[in-house]
Amino acid sequence: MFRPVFLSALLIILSSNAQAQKDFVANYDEARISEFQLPDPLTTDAGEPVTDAKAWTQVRRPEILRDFTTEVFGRGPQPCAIRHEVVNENREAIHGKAIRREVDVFFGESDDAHSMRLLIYTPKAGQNVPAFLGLNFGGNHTVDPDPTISLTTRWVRDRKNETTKKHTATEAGRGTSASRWPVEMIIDRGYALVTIYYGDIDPDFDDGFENGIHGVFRTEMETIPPGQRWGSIAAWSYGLSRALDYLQQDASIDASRVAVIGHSRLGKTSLWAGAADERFKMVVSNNSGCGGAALSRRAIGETVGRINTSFPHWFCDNFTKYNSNENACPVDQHQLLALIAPRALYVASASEDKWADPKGEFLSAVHAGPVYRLLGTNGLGDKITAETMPAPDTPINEGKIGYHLRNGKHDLTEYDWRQYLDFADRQL
Ligand code: GTR
Repeated sequence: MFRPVFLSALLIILSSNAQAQKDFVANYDEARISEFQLPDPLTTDAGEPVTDAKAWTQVRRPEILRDFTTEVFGRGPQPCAIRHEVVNENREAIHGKAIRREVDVFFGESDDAHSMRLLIYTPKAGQNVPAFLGLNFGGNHTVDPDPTISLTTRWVRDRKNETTKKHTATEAGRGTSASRWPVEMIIDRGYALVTIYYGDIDPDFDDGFENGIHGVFRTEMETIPPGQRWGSIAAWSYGLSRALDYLQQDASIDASRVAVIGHSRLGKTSLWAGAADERFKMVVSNNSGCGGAALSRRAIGETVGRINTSFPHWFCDNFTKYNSNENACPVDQHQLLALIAPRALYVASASEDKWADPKGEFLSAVHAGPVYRLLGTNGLGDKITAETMPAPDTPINEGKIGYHLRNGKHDLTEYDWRQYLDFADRQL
């Protein structure tokens, strides 16, 4: 009885979403941006100016964090106890320079607890090393061609080629995203790399918050008002925090020096993880765009309305209130960056990635600056203003916030990694 009604309602929503996506025309013309005023990170909700670190930490930061939680990403589950099991180990990985392990981390202590699989590379030379932690799109086996990495058995996006079959990963996918994960370079520079297939935490499709850790924490989720229930980005961020819980127990890695990194939707995720969990010492947003580093109020390229239509499961339902109505949102994305202050933050854009609004990503980093300065650091550095967006391939990396605009398309490349490693050398 219930099911056909539910299914036809779902079909109506899906077809109207598809129509809205077809009708959407992105604006790329600066002259056509409607007038807006950015919410001031240094004025409290009561209109009081924030003039010292104490007022930031005790009053303003909690207000901004609350607004991102209830209006944008949603409230996630409370941290759960974790347990782990080592799945495999290769002590001669990367030409004998690295130890490669896979470790299952379980959300909860019960035998049947849901798990995510960490792929961990640590340099053989060196103990207690700093690490980069980031989610991957295709499964751990796509990170490196090494045939001993396990093939994910979880749901994967259909790639429309031989690397997936009916949402299952195939052997042909091995190493297919290796260009995004220059493991040897990371190891040579003395860092560990930890990566997890994001679908282990929450499969990336809209099923009404049913699968992944939505299902695991269903009882808890039902105590949260529907509009504030966590979306997939908050779920993936939650997984990153539980991975950090595990790294705190891993003797080969210094968990107080972990940079959380992500590309695109996973860059939105690294930002929210770093904003919500202050244990992350450094945060990297690679081409994160709308709902990530880019200012929503500019509405250049992808907009809040468009993202909520194409990806209804990424943010909490309250975020849809701001579809074509960005000015009503109590926060904008420069404040997401400000939540990371005074920790190290790197924002990167790509020149051909207009959809993600490179200028909006840069301006966001500029407008997070006042909070960095209040906390005694220099943000992007003293010489950088909204008018001095750097030319392509000229990184700004002297301050506590790094930024570059890479020549080229939406991607995570070796060039990007080199900048992150240089920045990390100074910051970690
Ligand atoms: C696009 C989406 C972007 C970005 C990207 C990705 O389709 O519009 O916000 O997240 O996907 O994650 O690859």
